[in-house]
Amino acid sequence: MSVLAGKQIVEEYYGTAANKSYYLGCSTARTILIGGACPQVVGSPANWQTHLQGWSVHMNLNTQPSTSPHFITEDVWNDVLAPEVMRQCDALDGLSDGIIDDPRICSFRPETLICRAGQNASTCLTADQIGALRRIYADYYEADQTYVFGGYYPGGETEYYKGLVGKKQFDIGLGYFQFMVLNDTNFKIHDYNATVLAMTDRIDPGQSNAINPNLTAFAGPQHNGKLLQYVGWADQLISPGNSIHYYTTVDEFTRANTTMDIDDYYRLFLGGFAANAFGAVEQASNDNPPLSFDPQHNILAAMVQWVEEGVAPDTLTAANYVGNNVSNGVGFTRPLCRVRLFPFFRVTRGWVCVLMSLFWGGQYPTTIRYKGGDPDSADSFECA
Ligand SMILES: [Ca+2]
Repeated sequence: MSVLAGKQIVEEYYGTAANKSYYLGCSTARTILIGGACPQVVGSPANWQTHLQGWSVHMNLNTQPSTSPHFITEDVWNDVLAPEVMRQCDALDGLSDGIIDDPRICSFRPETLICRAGQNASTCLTADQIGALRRIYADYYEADQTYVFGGYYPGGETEYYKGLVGKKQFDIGLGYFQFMVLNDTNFKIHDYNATVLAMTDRIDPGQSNAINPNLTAFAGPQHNGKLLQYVGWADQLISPGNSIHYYTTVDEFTRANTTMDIDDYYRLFLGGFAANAFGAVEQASNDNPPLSFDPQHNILAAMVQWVEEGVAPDTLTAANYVGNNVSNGVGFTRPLCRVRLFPFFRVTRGWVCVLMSLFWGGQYPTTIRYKGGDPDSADSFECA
């Protein structure tokens, strides 16, 4: 209905009908429209609802109830975990700035924080808590080895307590199973298991999953559709691993079944500092405007340029406002680098990717690196 109303307003204002339509949205408010009619810009998409909600409960269970020995307090997340993650991984991108630009190269080891004899418990972790952290930072597989969802990535520790591993249970996940799957208000998160997940996949309430890797009808020559996707590594509500997983499955399908190149119709951008649905490269979320409305700074303009001029975006420049508040001014700018899978090697996590990137001389930009200069300026970084 809003689309129809919008088109009517455009026609009345300009005196002529719109000749192009674009789709822009983020997080649970929007998802990828498989077979959608118009070019799509999606941020942190909740495109795999059944597994996203199962994962949110799984993450809750890693630390719930808050009276259990594996619960981790907000103070420990902020004052113990966050500094240790930065100590281990901040400098790997070439700059110690409190941001892990690409956590795929961070192999965080929480066991360095285990309490020694006599140590104050507020400054360290128990073995139960370390076990919880290993599950929180890992991809989630069910007992039958089914991949369910990605995990948290090191670098967003000050956000994660406010996400799925805090004191309070995550209402959306619990409500999804109570009201949309089971019609049972007595369901508790501790009732969740692989059987519930399998049933949820069979039902797919509202048929909201958008995980078909076959985008040929959308992207093929008959339709020529484009998809731009962006996600923050520090996403506290939807693992960025979900975006990488979907991109990888589309790439795999494309290679196996077509002569198309995913780069011609689907590009995925990642930012190190960003939590869920960050708004600094578009204006649909967080109410934060882009620095300007040119294609480099505004992802919708980048999409328009791709569709109407045939110029595909290679990098984007995101802005971070001080305290996430525009009135405070810009804190820093940083490039978002696009994922580019290697032609014959499909690993997207770990050092192998970096080594392959060096081998290919940067032909397939995949990670962000500090070149030198003003650390608050995007110009001081490169996608390498
Ligand atoms: Ca850094």
